[in-house]
Formats: sequence, C-alpha cells, structure tokens
Amino acid sequence: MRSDVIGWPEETAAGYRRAGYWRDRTLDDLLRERAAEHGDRTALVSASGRLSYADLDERAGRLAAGLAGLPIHRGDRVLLQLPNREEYVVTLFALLRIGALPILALPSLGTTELTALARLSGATAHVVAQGRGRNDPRTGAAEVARACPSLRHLVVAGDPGPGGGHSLAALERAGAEAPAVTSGAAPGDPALLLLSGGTTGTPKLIPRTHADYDYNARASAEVCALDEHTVYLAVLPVTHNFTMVSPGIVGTLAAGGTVVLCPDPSPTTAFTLVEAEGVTITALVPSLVPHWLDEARRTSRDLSSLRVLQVGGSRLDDATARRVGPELGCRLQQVFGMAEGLNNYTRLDDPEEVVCTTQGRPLSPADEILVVDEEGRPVPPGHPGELLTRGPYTLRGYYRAPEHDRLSFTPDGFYRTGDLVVRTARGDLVVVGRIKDQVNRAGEKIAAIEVEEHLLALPDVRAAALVGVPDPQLGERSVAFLETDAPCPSRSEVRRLLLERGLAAFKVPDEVRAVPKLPLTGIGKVDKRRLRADVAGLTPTVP
Ligand code: J2J
Repeated sequence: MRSDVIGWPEETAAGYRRAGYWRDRTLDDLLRERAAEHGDRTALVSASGRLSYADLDERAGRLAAGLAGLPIHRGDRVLLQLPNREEYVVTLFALLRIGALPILALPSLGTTELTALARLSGATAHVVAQGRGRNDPRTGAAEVARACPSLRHLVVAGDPGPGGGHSLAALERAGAEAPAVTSGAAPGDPALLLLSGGTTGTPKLIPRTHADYDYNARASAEVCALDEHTVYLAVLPVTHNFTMVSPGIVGTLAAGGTVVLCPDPSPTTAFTLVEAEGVTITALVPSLVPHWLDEARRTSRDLSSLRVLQVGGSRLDDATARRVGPELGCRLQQVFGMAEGLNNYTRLDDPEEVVCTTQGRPLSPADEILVVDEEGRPVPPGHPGELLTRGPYTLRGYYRAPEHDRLSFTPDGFYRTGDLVVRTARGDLVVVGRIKDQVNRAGEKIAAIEVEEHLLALPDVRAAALVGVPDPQLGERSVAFLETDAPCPSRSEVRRLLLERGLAAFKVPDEVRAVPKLPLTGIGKVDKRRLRADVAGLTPTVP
C-alpha cells in the first residue's frame, strides 16, 4: 500500500516525545487552550476588526461545523488560498478543527500550479477571496475545478458570484445551527501541507504534523522572546511558512500575544499599523528592507514599540543588515528557514557582528546538521558545503513523492537542503550559494525547470535555461536564455505566453536573451555558471 506521508522512525519519534519537543496536543487544542485560559485577550487584528481568543475559537468552531456540512471530512485536502485577511486565520483553524488538511497556497499562484496541486493532493475544496477583473481568484478557481473533478466545493471569502459556491459567512451561519465538530486528529497526524520552493517541473507538497508544527512555532516563540505582550505584524503572505511558524501567527498565538494582519507589504501601511497597534515584532524578506529604511527616515509615525525586525527568505547583505539597528531603532534577527523544516535564527543576545554577517544557527538542540562536500563527506568549519539536516520538525518525505524522496534525502533520513553554507567556528551558518536549480527572486522560489518547460512552447526555441543573477532590488532576478536562430522574443511576448499557460506572474523571466547554442558542461548539462557569468560580463573561473 502506498503511504502518502513518510513519518519519523518510531524510536526517533518516541525520543522527541520523551524530550518534550512533541506534546500530546494538536494545533486545534492550542487555540482551544488559549481561549480557555484568556478568552478576552486580543488574538487577531485585521481590516475586519478585532477578535479575542474566545471570538476566534468560537468562529473557527462555527465555520468548522459549516464546512463539515458540505461535507469536508477529516483527512480531506483543501486548497486554502487567501491573502492577509481575518478569514484566513478563522478558516485555517476551522479546517484544523475538522482535521482536514489545508494546503497553504499563495494568492499569486496561477491556474497551472493550482491544478497541479489539486491533482497531486486530490483536494476536494478550494477557498479563495472575492476579487475583481481579470485576476479575480474566483475565475481561476472555476478553471481549476473544471480540470480537477476532485474539487467539489468552492468556498469564497466574500460573494461567490455567478459561478456559484459557498460564502464563508453563510457557512459560518449554517455552522451555528449544526452540531459542533471534534476532529479526533492525533498529534502525530499531518496537520497541513506546505508548498516546497521546489526544483522540479511539478510542485511538491510538504506534510507537517500537528506535533512538529506546534514545536516549530513554540520553540521559535521562545527564541524570539514572545509573550502575552507581543504584537506580531504579518507583512509577508500569511500562507508562507515564515509568517506561520517562525514564530509568526502560530507562535504568537501559542505565546498568548496578538497577531496583526498587514494587507500589503508597503512600509506606509505597515508603519500606520505599528503605531496604532504597538507592534513589537515583524518579518520581512531582504528586498523589502531598503524600502522600510527609506520610509523610516520620512515617516512621522512612532515606531518605538518595534523591538525586533526579522529578515529571511533570501540572503540579506551585510551592509543593509548593519543599517537596521541604527535606522529603525530595533534589533535585527536573521532567519534562514525552509518550509521543509529547519529554522536558523541569530539570537537576540548575539554579538552585533554575528547578527549582521550570519544567518544564525538551528532553533532546536535536536536539530542535526551536516555540511558536506560533493561526495557527502563532512567539511570542516570555514569551508563551504551542502547543508543536510534532520530533526523534530524537518520532514522525512514529501507528500506522495517516493521517487523524488530518493534524491532529496540521504538513506538515514537527512534532508538535502540544496543550500551551500559555511559553518563558522562558533557554529553559526552563512548561506553562500545553492546547488539546487532554483531562482530566489525577492524571497519567492522559482524552480528553473518548471519555467524552462513552458518556454519551449515559444516558436523556434530549441532549448531554454533560466538562471538567477544578482540584482540590487530583488536580490536575484531571473534571466531566460533561449536557444534559437529566430529573433529574440520580447519579454512581453514571453510574459503573455507564460500567463496564458497559467503560471504565476512572479515566474515570468525579468529578462530574455537569445543564443544560437546554450553552453554545455563536460557531462552535457547546460552550463548555468557560464550563463550567469555572461550576464555579469565576467569570464567564469574554472571550478
Ligand atoms: C539565504 N537563503 C535563505 C536566508 C531562506 C523562515 C524563513 C524563511 C523561510 C523560507 C521559511 C534564507 N538567507 N536567510 O520557511 O520558516 C532560502 C534557502 C532555503 C529556502 C527555503 C521560514 N532563508 N533561504 O524562505 O521554503 O535557499 O522558506 O532553502 O520559501 O530559502 O525557502 P522557503
């Protein structure tokens, strides 16, 4: 029988439970407990208003009952594709209460990615927000549902519109009259599925269990010194793992603090909320940091409540890192994390030099890390190598992907991150590169092969290669090299093609170049080092 999810070996799991990393609790229990302890405290602030812990618990319960009536059952997969709005948090906890598995999908995903996710998971429902015009998510959802017969229910935050479906509000009302739901999910069961940055043509899903996600969030909250006075501003998309558990929404709720949802990442919107709500901590990707620093010089907003600015998702350069403390008047914390698990943090009491020049060290004493050369042999501190890891909140296998797992994990269960790091003598990690074929564009991960396959649909293109090259604004921008004898297609032609083919807009190459022949390495693979060097106008050094 095929198993959807590969767990930890029984003995390892027992060890994690004995050590107290894994508790006998689900994520649903976490909300219920907090609501019972301090129901009147504010859990969530958004454009829709304020919810206390008791309100959030009650609304999640009503919506769970409404969704269960559709029906959505324990174990069902549900595409949860909502922006930074109150409905996201309520629906997330409603699904956890049922024991259904939310698939946390970025609002920016295209129909092709969503269809692939729905097919892989056999999802039965899709939750989107009402929108307008060409990018109305309801239109995309209808298209995805036509391509995936498993998708029986469309659920909309707002008006379902002419295409039909259920509004979250109506389901919540119906749930108020229906019997309450208790999921019966066990702490070791998968709680949700996250999207992997990926290196393959089709997306990969990461199963995270209640116990491992709860530990990730709680341990992160401890490292970030969260408590009931914490006010966490969610600026990055709520469906990103960083925003969820590092320490994010779940970590803040576990600590009894308040989550404030920022509807867009602009510093003006964020600074208004920092002042109004007394925000103490928030998280950004590096490409946003210079905009925040610029706006901080101009703003009349009072930012004095902000204690910690977390930055992660891609490499923050040392010079910008050094500006954060003096210019924002708060502590910088670098975060090097991954939806697959492992989170590294600089600690709040680390020396300035460590905070500004490293990406921190593992969260948990039980995180095992290896830095290895191409033959898998450990390299000494100070030398670059691939980071491998296993531990109490790092996956042991992707969802329904046994073939891919054979490449992504060592036989003894270490996850191959594809990241090149140097470990300092102190044990901190510095991210120096990547061996996975991925572009990290402003923190959004693009699997090169996925875009390359679509580029082959351009007329007269024999081969295509996508590479990331350094960019002052984005960190990396994507450049597509097309092997063709025809004139180079314009970027807007390429854009039209990729959007028509249902790809997310952030995957459209920032630049397109035509070449008569793609350079190959000695073993006949496209020489991407050479292509990157061509863009930089450099001759590549011999490896
Ligand atoms: C360099 N590269 C980094 C960093 C991630 C917290 C924070 C981030 C993510 C995330 C996350 C980096 N410097 N500081 O899930 O919980 C690159 C690495 C890594 C990949 C993971 C979290 N922080 N990266 O970014 O799953 O290449 O998670 O393997 O989106 O981002 O991407 P993702």
